[in-house]
Amino acid sequence: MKAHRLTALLLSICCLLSGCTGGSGVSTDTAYSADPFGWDKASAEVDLSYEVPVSTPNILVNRLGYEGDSEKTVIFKGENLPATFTVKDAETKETVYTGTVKPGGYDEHFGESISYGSFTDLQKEGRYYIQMDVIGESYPFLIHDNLYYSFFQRACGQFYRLRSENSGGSQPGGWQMQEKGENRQIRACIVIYQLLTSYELFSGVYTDDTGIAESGNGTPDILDECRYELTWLMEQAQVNPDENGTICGYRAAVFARASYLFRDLDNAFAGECLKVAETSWKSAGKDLTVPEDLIFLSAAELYRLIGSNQYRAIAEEYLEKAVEGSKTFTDLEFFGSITYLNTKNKVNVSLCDRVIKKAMAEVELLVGRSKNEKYLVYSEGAAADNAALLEQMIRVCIINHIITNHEYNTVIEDHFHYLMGRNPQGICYASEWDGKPLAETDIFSDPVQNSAYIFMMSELLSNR
Ligand SMILES: [Ca+2]
Repeated sequence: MKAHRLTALLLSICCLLSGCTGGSGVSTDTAYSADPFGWDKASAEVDLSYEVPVSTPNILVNRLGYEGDSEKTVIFKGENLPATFTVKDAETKETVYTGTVKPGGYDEHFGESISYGSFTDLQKEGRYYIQMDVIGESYPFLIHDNLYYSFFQRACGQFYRLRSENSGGSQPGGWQMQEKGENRQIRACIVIYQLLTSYELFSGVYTDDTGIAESGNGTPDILDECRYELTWLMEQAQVNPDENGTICGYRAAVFARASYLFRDLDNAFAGECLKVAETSWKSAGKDLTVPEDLIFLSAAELYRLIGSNQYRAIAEEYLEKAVEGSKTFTDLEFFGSITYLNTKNKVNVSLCDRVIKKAMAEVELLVGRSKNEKYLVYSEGAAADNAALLEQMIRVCIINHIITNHEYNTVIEDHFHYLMGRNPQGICYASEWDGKPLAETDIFSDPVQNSAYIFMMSELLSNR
């Protein structure tokens, strides 16, 4: 994609979320420089003084928008609605599409009737909003062919901003995360693990030219971001190798995975990662309070990396119990299972067969439940928990990578639309587009959620 085209898109998005509906009148010649994605400059150039129009959140859309060839569904709240809805051009206010309203029934959670409308056939790039007599207008949104990629880049760029030298934060080194103490390191490990896994499965969407300090060094920039924090975690491991066993368990798993992925890129760094993984594994083994599923995950990662029977025996013994048990896989069990399935070393074929069947059945159940929900996402509680939704989507993405099911693509994309505004409150949960401070509930303010979000986007993009 040409840089100016991406920048023009960005400006449209900033304008969109800041509520300005007229022409932005700003230059589209923003150069990529200190701010790698040009986001800051672009945000500053948008006139935020426009009055934000009062929009009734009874017409719910992805507030960022849709790609031209994607399925586009709008959700309406309310009873006795008109039979049709219209899509209008945000600049000219002219009707560009008329669609039919399909009643969707009563939503028990929120106590209201829901209907749907499809405007998939509208593919022309532009800025639009949806209008319906009686209940009003939706927030404006874009139709643009590079929308998802632009947004994916935006999410990845958050980690560059988290670097201590870029964020102006007070903590020495590493990402500036809100968590402190032990939880800080554990959360960082989860983030890196999810990013590394996304890279391994969907490497085609990651490039070496996103404009960060390490762009052009031959290593995909997402791995450079991971390495930045891995280096900090390595320092912590050297200062205190035997701290909390759970930290050591996470460290063993994430450094083993990093070593595996860096082997062909930087052998010396991969070797350092291996050392940290093995030392951490030993420390974790001394602490009987470390969760068993974490020990399993670490063993699975180390077995894939090294091929030693010691790790294989521990991983297989645990996995036999987990696969035959009646409980669903925990996140760590799920990740460890996939690693075990992905190893080139010897595996128990019967065990693999049972593991993949269980993992697929669990995802199939989740997909079925999501499709039956009025907002097309399934959550255990009444109110959807974004962090939980995103972790669920990682599982769907991984299974979809293995079996490629169009229905799963749709469910993943529906979750994206939900998080971007097609939810009961019409909130865009990844909204750092308008220069305003992030809300606490924003996906971008939580690196773990953001890494899961990037995972979801990487899968969506790899199928486009
Ligand atoms: Ca790079």
